[in-house]
Amino acid sequence: MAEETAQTFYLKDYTPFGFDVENVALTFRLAPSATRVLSKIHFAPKPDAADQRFFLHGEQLKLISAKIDGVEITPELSDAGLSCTVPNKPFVWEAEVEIDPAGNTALEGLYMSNGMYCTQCEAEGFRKITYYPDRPDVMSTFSVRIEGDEEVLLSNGNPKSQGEGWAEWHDPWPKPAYLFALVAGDLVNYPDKFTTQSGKEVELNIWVRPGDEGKCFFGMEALKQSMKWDEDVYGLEYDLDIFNIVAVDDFNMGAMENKGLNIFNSSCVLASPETSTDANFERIEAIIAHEYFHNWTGNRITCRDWFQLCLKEGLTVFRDAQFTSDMRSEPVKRIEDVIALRARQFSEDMGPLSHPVRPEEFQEINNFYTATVYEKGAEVIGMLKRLVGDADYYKALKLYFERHDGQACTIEDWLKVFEDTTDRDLSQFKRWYSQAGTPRLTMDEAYADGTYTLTFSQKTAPTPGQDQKDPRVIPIAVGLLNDNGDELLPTQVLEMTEAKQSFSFDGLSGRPTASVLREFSAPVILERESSKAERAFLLAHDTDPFNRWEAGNSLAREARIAMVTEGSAPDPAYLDALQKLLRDDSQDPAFRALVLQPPSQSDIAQALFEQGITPDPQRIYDAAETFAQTLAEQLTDSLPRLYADTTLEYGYRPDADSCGKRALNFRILSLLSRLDGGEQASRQYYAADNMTQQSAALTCLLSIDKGEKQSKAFFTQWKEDRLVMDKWFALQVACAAPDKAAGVAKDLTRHELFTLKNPNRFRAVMGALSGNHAGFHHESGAGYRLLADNLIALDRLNPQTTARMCTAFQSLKRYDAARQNQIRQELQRIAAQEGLSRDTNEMISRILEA
Ligand code: B3K
Ligand code: ZN
Repeated sequence: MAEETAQTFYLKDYTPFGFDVENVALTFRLAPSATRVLSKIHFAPKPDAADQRFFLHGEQLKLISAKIDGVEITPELSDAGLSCTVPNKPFVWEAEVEIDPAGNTALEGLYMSNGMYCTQCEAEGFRKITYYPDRPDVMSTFSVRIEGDEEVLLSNGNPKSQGEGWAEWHDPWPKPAYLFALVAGDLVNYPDKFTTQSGKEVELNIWVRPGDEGKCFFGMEALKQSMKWDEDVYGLEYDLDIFNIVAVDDFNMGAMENKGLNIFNSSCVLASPETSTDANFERIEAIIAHEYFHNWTGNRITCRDWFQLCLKEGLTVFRDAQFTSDMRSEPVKRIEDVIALRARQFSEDMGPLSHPVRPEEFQEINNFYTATVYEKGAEVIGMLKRLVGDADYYKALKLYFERHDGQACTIEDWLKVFEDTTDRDLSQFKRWYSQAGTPRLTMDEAYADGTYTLTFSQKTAPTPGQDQKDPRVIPIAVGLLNDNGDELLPTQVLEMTEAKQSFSFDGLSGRPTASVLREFSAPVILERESSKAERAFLLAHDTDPFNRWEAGNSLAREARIAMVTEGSAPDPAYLDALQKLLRDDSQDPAFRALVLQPPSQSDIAQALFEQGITPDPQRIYDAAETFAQTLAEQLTDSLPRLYADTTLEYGYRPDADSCGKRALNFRILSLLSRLDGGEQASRQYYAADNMTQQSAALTCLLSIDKGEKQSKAFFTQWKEDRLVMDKWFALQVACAAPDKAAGVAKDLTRHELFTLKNPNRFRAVMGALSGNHAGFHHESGAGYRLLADNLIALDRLNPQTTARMCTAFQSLKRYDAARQNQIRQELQRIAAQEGLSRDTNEMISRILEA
């Protein structure tokens, strides 16, 4: 069992560090198991400091020597760091420590991946490299010297000089330690250049393992587009002579925005048509943009403390979503984001892990890189933009960059620039940052004598530690349509501030149909009594594409729920609407594909739970199968032609249009496979010249339990490619029938290519298992057991990835008593492990205690 008394940190306890760090010089003498890190740091006591203790964070470091102003000292050491007495005037701190990158399986601090050295310091990894005030409000310039035999030696900032076996870097921009990075390895680069708007030439590189150079083109294009976009839209320019990206195979997350030296999970940067799917291409483009955008929103302006994480993450997610909308399709991006928000953030908000966008306490900050901080954090900015309007939004942002460049800021600073720009009082709006939980918005309509009135009520259920909820400011975008589908009233943003509030529209010639919460203008659950006919009307006629999709989505959910609860047949009216849409060539293929995408089984489970019905995962699965089978049968005559019509005649291109067409083609193929026993899918599998179509065909085949031969062929073809192999591992588990999923996953964990040491591989199998709703929640409990076994094993190596994966258990309260008991038992079994990490311990306790 982990220590009972894990320390909790509170937002209210913030105190600044008592010393300024004037500059930092680091020397690394690289050796796999015994790297020496020498630091020389100029500290100056702050005259007005409330806290004058000199404490430096440091974990898992072997201290070789420490000096103050050249005089050797013996500091007091603990597991968390070091303290000592220091002069009451500026002084020079020097230390030499030894660390073990090769033995670092947690992938935090300095570690090794395939023989190359790399770092991950956010949030608190720098303290595993040397003794330092490892907190984001301590900012300094860094000079770095790397000594090693590797061909490429990289750090932040600009290169200063280099020779045989060494290189020196200097970063002129003050930064917190979490943005420090070092890479050393026998890498090759894919080079390019970018000229900024003020005419400065920047050298760009993507560094990869030899052999991967051919997978850098797309990422490099995305980088240049991001640099240009940030200049055009936000007026923000890059600020160093060089921008390096490095691809690393073993990485706990997607990527990291270290100043001038972004480090990427190779899955989030390497792309080729043969090995990457359309979804991979889109994700790579977005993540490259996200990390690049952090250069201003995160690096030049950073967070005062980790409670303010959403300051940089929410804003940067918002910015990368704007970028993707501009590069691709705005409505498609919005629909995709809302699907993800509901699946990840709404479910987080409804469970034991619910927390405010700005949390007020934590034990392990790595556990708060959540959908709430990131995605809801971005939604909050979207609402702010809607409320103040585009012009004032960009004015406020300009002020933010002018006022706070070089600072470590808070949400208060952020809101203040909006208040100062617009003269608005944002104190009520701030509740979006402090109150957890998703508001439920109920809506009533009334019409009389040309006046239409909408009445909304908002309510947020209690969340852990927050029983009382106050009304929030909710921007509700509304448009009114007449019976022909013409707009009577173009989109208007209603500003709701009360618990219950009415809005009236006069002078109408008849009762309108309201299109409410257009573009999903606020992250709320809208509860609206509305007939099927009205939703079918909106699906066909709404001028807001998001709400067109939403109407279809709500019909789909309702049809599915009726099948589960009443054993009804699939709703004929809805089937009919789908068929019409499928054939309607005037509609964007990507949009049609999204409407055809069935609601996830987990979403249906959540919807049932909200109606007070205990969801049965098997029944939900059966309903999904029946629905798809019925739709396929009704379309029997047209499916082959639809398939042919949506098959592209040109070679692979990852642009939005082609992706949309392939997405629709995949939906059709999956229906067709139910009728032809996978014949067409098999043909597509062997004919495919790109991964999107090859894996789509394999998915269709595995889903009807017919893909064994192709799966073997896939393995033979791709066994040398790690990233493609991750797909092979994941697909088999994701497509397995409920009673087989855990067994398939278990067998795969015994496969020679399975390893706990690579987070991508672990996530491929365990992520696919927890994502296979009926398989994971199979009544045997085998899914729960297998995940728990693997979490226990992984926690000893990599606490961060283990803790993150514990979220698979967060929805336990939805299910019946037997399943809840099984989950609790597994959680208790994990909690009882000797030496359990602080990360995992915190997650399990929060889930169990709620
Ligand atoms: N800032 C990093 C995430 C760091 C996660 C630390 N556990 C990547 C990003 O959000 O861009
Ligand atoms: Zn980020």
